[in-house]
Amino acid sequence: MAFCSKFSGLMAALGATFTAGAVWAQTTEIRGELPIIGAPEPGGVGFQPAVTELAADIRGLDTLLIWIMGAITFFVLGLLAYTLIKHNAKANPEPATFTHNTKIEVTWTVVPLVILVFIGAFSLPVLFKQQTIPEGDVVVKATGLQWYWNYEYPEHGIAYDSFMLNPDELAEYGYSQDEYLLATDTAMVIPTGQDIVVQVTAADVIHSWTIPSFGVKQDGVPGRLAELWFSVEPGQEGVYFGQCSELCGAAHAYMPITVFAVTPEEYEAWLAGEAAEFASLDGARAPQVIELAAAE
Ligand SMILES: [Cu+2]
Repeated sequence: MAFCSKFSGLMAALGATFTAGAVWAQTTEIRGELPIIGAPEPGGVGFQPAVTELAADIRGLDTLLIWIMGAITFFVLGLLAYTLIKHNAKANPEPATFTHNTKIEVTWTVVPLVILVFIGAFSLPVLFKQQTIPEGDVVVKATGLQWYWNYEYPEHGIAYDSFMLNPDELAEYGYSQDEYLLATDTAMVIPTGQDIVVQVTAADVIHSWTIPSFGVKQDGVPGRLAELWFSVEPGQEGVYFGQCSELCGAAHAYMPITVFAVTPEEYEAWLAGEAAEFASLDGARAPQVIELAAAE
């Protein structure tokens, strides 16, 4: 078993060496002038920009809930203050002795019920929209491994690993030091304005794939294929970051997620270039396949 994992690690390294140059060159090329849109900012308290309908829906739901929670909080605070002033021992030396009030009890049961139904009327449609997976114009399989991601375009025979960049590598890939722990050497590339279906799984332990700006998050469980979908609004071409969101071991914090959202034309060009590279590297891809099989 120990030999097996060492062997697979070695084969992975070999596979990476063969394909690395080609894929990385393509990735850096397509990055071009893409602005960084989906990234956390130091001291930020709000959400990252919403660039999909799903993310916008979630932000809307959040705003609605904040208003409802705010109203309830101030109402309860008001009641407390009223009671403290009106019914303290000094202002009210003769306390009432009743223990029940049917009207009030019915009210405090029915009103919260109405509030919950009201919230459900807004949140359930959002949930159904997230969980109704469309056919998908583009399907990408994201596999979490300790500790990096592998992206596969099953319809095009393309697969490559995505490793976090070390601080001294960031500049070479066009990133600033702020993007440390976020930027990766290769990225998932997807077109804007199209339905993207991501199949999320894992090869060792549970990982979780997310991009906050897209409003998606899905656990990758070994042996299972889960799906999520999103569609990036046209005009929001850019770089989007996420991080593995399921505690998955020692280097959990070092397996970030980078997505390049590009125009459909750029995507097609990238795809053609990648497919050509992979066709010419047919033999060299084999070790990666062995590595995945061994890890399972
Ligand atoms: Cu992970």
